[in-house]
Amino acid sequence: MSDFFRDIEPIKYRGPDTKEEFAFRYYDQSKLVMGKRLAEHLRFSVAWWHSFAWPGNDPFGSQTFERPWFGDSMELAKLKADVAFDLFAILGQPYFCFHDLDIRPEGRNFNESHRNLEEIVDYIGQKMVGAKTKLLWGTANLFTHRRYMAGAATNPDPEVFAYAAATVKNCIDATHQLRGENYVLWGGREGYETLLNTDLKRERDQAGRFLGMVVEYKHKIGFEGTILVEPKPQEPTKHQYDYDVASVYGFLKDFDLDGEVKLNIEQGHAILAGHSFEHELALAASLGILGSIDMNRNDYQSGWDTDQFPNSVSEVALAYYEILKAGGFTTGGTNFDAKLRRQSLDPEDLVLAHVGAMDVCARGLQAAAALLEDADLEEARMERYSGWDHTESLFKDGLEEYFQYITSNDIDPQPRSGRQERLENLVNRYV
Ligand code: XUL
Ligand code: CO
Repeated sequence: MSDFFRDIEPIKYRGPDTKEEFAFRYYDQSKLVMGKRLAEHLRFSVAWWHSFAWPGNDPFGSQTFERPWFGDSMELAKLKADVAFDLFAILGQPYFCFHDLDIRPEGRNFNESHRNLEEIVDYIGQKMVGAKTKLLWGTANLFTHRRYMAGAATNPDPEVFAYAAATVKNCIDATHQLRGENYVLWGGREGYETLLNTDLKRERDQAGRFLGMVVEYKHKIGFEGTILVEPKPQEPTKHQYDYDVASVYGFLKDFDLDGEVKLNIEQGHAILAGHSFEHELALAASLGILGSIDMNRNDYQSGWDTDQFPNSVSEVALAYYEILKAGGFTTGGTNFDAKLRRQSLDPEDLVLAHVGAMDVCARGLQAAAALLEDADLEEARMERYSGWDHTESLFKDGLEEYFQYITSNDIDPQPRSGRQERLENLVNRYV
């Protein structure tokens, strides 16, 4: 135990009417919804990078948080892990996710970084023995260090490609050792700043080869978790190759990796790509590549990736509706890829940001489950296509046959209402 969170007790479910600030109002872990406990549906996860490693800087200002574990030594990395596990205990033992750089100091060279990673992974592994907290996913930070400024897998320099490949090997090993349920690749700098210096085909081929090696290595070591790619359209590069669900699906098909790789879909990234979160989830589900989610929200005025904690029940409900409709998470879960605002300095802010977000998600999921169970929305959707159920005879062989059919029967189809507002009213009864 560290003393960072002072006397904050583990958060209990107290119901919606409680006056207590440090309480769950909706997240009743063991409540059964559609035959499964809420905890099993939601599979909450804390992001190590935002909650423990981010110093509160922005493009105009430097560090605002003063955390006792900030610094570059292994001792401080262990203190950071102690604090992380204290937060997990307070929140009711959620999963966690990490990049190598979040949990260990960068060494002076590859070997030292590797040794640091091994040491901290052993340390975290020991802490997991006594806790119920599990690892949702691990990943490699292939975007912060200047060596990656022109990309990792897509870098024009083959030695950077090699360095990234060796780093990913270490991070998959670390994830495997901690029994991670997934391994994520977010192509932080796999894109370009200008086409003037970019060979797009070559870079795409490099990315395909890289991902192929990841899949091959997973099988070689018997890692049973899911490999997930996380789409994002831009930021940090002007154009990122893994733009959105549709682009990543095309990429996986192209390199024969569909069936091996699924997606980690982030709310804010979906919005940046000009989609809604539920659009990205519905598309991934329909393509059989829905894996896991990064739950957060962006500020709708600012137009960049502000990574705030979610707070809109109706938005979250529509997202979980698509997830439940697809059968729910298997290895995936709800990772809060969300950070405090830089003025939220207190340990209490960190705890309550998560508590509020967990409540929002619990409300959203329960609304989605009720909507799905009551079935009116699905019935309305099915009814809209019902013409196709009874018209076997209408499946003609080609355009000429359709021509024959229309002309000889004097067909004049009549438009029907899409009933959008009625369906919106229906959804609003649940959220
Ligand atoms: C960046 C982002 C990452 C990934 C993991 O926008 O979402 O934190 O989730 O690398
Ligand atoms: Co993310």
